[in-house]
Amino acid sequence: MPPARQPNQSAPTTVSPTGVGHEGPKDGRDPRAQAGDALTTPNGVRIPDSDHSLKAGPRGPVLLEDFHLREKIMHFDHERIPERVVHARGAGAHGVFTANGAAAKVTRAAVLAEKGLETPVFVRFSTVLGSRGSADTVRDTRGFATKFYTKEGTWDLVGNNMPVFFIQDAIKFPDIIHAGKPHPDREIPQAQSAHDTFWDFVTLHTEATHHTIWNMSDRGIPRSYRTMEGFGVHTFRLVNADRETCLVKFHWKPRLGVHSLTWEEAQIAAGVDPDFHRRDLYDAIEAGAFPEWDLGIQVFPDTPEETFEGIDLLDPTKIVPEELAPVQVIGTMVLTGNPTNFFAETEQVAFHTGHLVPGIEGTNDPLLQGRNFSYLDTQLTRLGGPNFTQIPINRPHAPVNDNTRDGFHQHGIHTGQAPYTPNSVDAGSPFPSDWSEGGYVNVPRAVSGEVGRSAPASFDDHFSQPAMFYASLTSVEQQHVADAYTFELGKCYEQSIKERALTVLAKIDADLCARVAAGLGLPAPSPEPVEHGESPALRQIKPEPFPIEGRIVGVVAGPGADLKGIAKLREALEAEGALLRVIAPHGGQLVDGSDVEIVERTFATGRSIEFDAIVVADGAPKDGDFRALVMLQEAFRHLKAVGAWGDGVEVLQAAGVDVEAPGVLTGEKSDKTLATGLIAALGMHRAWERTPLVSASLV
Ligand code: HDD
Repeated sequence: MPPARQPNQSAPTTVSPTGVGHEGPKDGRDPRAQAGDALTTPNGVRIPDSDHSLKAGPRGPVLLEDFHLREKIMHFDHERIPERVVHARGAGAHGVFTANGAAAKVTRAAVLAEKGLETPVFVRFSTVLGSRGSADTVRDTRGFATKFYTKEGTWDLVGNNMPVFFIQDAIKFPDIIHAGKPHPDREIPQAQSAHDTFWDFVTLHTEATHHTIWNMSDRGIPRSYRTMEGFGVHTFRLVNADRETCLVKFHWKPRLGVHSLTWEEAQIAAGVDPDFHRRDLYDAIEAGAFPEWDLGIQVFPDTPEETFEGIDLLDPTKIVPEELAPVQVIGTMVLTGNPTNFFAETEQVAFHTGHLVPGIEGTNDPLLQGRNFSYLDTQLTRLGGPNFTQIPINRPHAPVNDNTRDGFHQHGIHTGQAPYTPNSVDAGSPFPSDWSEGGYVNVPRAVSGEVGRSAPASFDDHFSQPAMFYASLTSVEQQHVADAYTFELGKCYEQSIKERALTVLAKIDADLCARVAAGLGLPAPSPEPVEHGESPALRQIKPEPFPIEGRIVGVVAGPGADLKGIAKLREALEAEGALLRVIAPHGGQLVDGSDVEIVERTFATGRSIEFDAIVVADGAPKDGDFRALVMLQEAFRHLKAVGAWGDGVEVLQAAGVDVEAPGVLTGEKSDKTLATGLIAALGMHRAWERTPLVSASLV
């Protein structure tokens, strides 16, 4: 057993062979929490029986002296803590961030500046609106919060998968969240923005228009946490070793590319597999398909105006197009370890925008400044007191020697007499550090201005960037945006809210407005176009293929199927990091001589949404089982690669799949051509050219 840790001692900074950046083996027997094999009470008393209360005779009554019963029930009664007021539903993973050294010019923060330095991280992805038990695939913004356990203290980058926010000032946060959450009388709808109060808010507060159009785009329904970009949203100030400053925006770029679900898939998944994203992240890491992101920065000169090319860098509803300020990669993060215990880690992790390290500062963005209050404050209710940095997942990996004392759940047994600085009683310890000793010394900045509740005039431009966003998308992505507005507004009851939403769309794009108006059965208001640029970098459908690690191909098979062909296809896919799962009418095994395939999904348990492509094996059953046919129809409609070899083509045809359509791969045998075609199709995510063949409103 490792030696017991001393109070106030930092957690080890070592990363285990699995990359799990925390102490404790993964078998749930973390010595800090549990030890030995014997079942005990919380006080360590061994007990013979935890299934029967202590009774006077087998028929009772139960005796009050049963301390084990009382302890067991008391603890159970208090197992739940309040869920996060937003971002309640999430999934986390451990990993490592490695700096490439490129940021050394702009920041002294070792985590970013020191070439090759590996810093353990814990990342939590989340939805915003839903409760802890809500579905993963709802249309929503996704949280992307990263805790860097740096040797200079903990740095949290608490971002989202969208680069802008609904509001410009934190004082409006309770309002937008009240509007997005379920209606207070009925507590419905759960985890949805498709209701009156949300649309009431975002059409009355038109600063929300930019974030809203990102929500209505495919970014609102990611395929996987692994295929999301992440953004720090705000502008931050970096400080280098010479105390020179620059302004930056942080970007996470997924190595797998940015990919989304189709709306129908998202809806099916919400029922068929509400844990879709959580499962995907966990399974990918277990399978060794470690998700990876490059961290990049857009760098701007730190001028008194705090603008770049006319864009106000303090306005969190604005982006700076990558064409104007390229994203420069400064390091890479790879997620290599699943949590050992969901509650202890994913639930108890506490992020805070004010967790900064020397070399990284905030700016005067009023949204960020309000967040700096909220994240600290919320933990008092959620985690029950001010000592939440002592919870294992939140413990800094840098030495801690503070003068905070006492409070609920205090784990430190502090020594000394003088928890204040300076002191002479404890020989002056702990000592303050100045800049040269690695202290967090804020860069001097002049502050002036009249006190008042106001915002800069530049914050009034609410439409040029949403218009730019829409204009930059491919036509397929634009169609999805129009469909999403039509769906969401179609779920509203208040006519006036729908009409107001159309007046907003009239400022973004006349065609978008007309399409949505037609879908709602309302007249389109006259266009009021605003001037806007274009930023092709905003498109997520790109011409080049992406790696296919962790993608899943389902193979429809059954007794008599070509098992050798399945094995061959699996080999080719696994060489690319993708997985193959056999789907058959019943569970168990498929056996043909010495060839054996384990059935991982049956026609009853499988559904198209969990596969990125579906292929029918030669010899698969031809009995027209509707579940197999529906699976193929859905995959085809969702523009996924579908295929067959040998007489499996008959099953495709029975499902009504046009075998000549783009992204449909057929062949005599399961050979190299079929495998190569499938790998290429998976790399493109979907066969976008098939769009006209399927109903536009379903993709
Ligand atoms: Fe927030 C959680 C991201 C604005 C108040 N927020 C939270 C999480 C993420 C974000 C990813 C989940 C953290 C986790 O996994 O534990 N929030 C953002 C982004 C914002 C933003 C990118 C704008 C750019 N948030 C924002 C404002 C406020 C909050 C303006 C309040 C004034 N956010 C919170 C919170 C939460 C939170 C209430 C809930 C749980 C928690 O903090 O720890 O304090």
